[in-house]
Amino acid sequence: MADAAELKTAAARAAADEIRDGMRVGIGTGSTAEAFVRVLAERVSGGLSIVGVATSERTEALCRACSVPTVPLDECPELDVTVDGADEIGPGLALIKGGGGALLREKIVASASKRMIVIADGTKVVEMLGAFPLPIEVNGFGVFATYLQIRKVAASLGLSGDITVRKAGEGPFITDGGHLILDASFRRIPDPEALSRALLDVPGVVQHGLFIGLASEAIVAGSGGLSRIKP
Ligand code: ABF
Repeated sequence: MADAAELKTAAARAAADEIRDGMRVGIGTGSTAEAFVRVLAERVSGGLSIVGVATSERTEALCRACSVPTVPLDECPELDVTVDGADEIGPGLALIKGGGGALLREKIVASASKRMIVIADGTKVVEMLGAFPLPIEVNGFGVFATYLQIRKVAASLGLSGDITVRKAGEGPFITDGGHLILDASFRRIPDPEALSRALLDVPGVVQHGLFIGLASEAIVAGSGGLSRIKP
């Protein structure tokens, strides 16, 4: 039976098959997206010509190390496709992302793309979002006030659970944009759209990890092979 790394690479290969010469490609963050970078690197060294835009400093560094060409999004603000991983894939291809801490750039890049292909192993597909704690990127100013407001809007939607500041070593995790991340363990998110709107109404919230209406397709690798899920 294939191990997790092999499944991620299988999904990454299938996504790389969609990449044609001359395409402008958003490149995600996380271990599955890293598998995609490695497959892309093989194809670039074989002559495929693309322009990549990385969704994090970490992905940018890997692309550089693998000789996958990248430019900043502002040099190439409209993309043909973005390929990225996810923490959960729910009904209608609503996603939770941000476990890797790159959700803001991931969302900006995905929304600048004509298509977003999600690549994952089968463990990421769920019937309802929320078992994975929802990452919420917040401004460092007034983080406790923001936390209290998030609790309040969540309660108004019947959601509760621990909300914790993500740590990195001794201090807080700091995103590429210089913000903090709160991880909200709501356990079940029956109405992702309503939660998305409510969170974005909190001024200290920069962005959250619910990706709704962005994914065009998910390529999911399981022990039985690849499956493609459309919204
Ligand atoms: C990124 O990487 C994130 O949005 C998501 O949090 C994570 C998935 O990581 P992995 O592919 O390592 O499971 O796409």
